[in-house]
Amino acid sequence: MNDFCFVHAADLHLGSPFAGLIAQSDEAASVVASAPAQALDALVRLCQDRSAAFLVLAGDVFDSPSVGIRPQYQLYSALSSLADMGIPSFVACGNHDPMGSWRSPFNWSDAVHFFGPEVEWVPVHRRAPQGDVEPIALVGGISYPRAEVFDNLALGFARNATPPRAAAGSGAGTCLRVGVLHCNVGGVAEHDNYAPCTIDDLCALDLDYWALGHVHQHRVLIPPGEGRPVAVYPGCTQGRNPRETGPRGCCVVHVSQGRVAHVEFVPLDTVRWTAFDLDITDLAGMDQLLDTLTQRCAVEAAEASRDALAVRVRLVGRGALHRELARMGPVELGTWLRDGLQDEAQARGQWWWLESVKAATRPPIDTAALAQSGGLVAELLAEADRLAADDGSLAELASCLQQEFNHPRVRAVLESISPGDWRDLVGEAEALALDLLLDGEGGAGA
Ligand SMILES: [Mn+2]
Repeated sequence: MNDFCFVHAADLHLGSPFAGLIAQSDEAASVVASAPAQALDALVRLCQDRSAAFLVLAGDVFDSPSVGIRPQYQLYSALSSLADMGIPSFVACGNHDPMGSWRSPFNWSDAVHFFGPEVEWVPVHRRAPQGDVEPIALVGGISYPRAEVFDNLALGFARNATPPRAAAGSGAGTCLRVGVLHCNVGGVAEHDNYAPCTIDDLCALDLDYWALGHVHQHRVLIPPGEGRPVAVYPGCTQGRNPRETGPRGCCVVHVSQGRVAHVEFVPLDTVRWTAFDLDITDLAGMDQLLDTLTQRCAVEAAEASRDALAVRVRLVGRGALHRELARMGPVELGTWLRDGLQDEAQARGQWWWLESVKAATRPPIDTAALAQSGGLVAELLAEADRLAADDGSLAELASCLQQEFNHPRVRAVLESISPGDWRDLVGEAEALALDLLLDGEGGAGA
């Protein structure tokens, strides 16, 4: 009887500039730049389709506090149309869009609630079948007053204690309590450690659901059914760069008898970012390379149920194409594959954008046989194996270069190399050295 659902989203980042892509192509930049707004449209449709009781936005709705009027109007239109449908919304401000002047130019509906710098609790009412108005949820939240917040804002929920359940609910304990918080739970390293708190902090409060924001990857920190508050990051609604691959969207939270029964992730992204390795070992020509890339993108698009892909590719493997790829160089290779892929996508009524392609291929050489053959080539291969296997070699190289150059920029570059990058670099050096050593020996080892 008291069953309903609500929708939880965060990190919409409306108005992202996408500076990286603008340098490549105006068209790609405009497709990707419009994706967050399309995700917002999809969010509104989802709330309508599911007859959501309310919508929660847990911070970073905008990419910047100085965002232009267009993204602000997008939010205004979206939340106004929900208000017209009788769906209230609750918005907390995060580190990208701290409380400021960005929401002044519009006449916001009373059904759109912006949280302030102190925790406040707002009831959500719903008309019961008999016509009575009953409170079904209490939504509490807090906004960032400035971009950098290092206080534990979860403690603010404890200070502004939730109203007792019996006072707010219709009957004993059936009124759902939702806390809206943009924060870093457990010090997630890829994200700034703003409003840091712990799982224990979240569990110390008598809440049913923590609607979190800030971490862009969807994560269920505490699932339903554990007798603790459910805690969820929905992730960003639309991937915005090559690191934000895979489905991005929001959560539909299903509530039964005043408790969270099930959290359902629903993708909202219109452009899906994907990154993969493509093996050239068995490819005989550049036409096969484009065919293979096309087939892979078709599979990715079908699996994602998306018409638009932004693709980052690394070419790997040891094969005949290596020398052709090296001859072409990265610019010609990127342009050729990008245009070819775009044509293939267009023929299928889709849009696939090759964001970048990196050739990390090796020459078609039987290195095992060469290693056995003795001589300089065998020594080179043994040394490359030793360097690739030993992360200490990186430190050794770093100290040599530092002594040689003693410059902060050299140090910064060396410090930015991860063990994986180091192995790639050794592999590239090995391939280059082999190409030079074996060049002119006539089909060495192929
Ligand atoms: Mn964010």
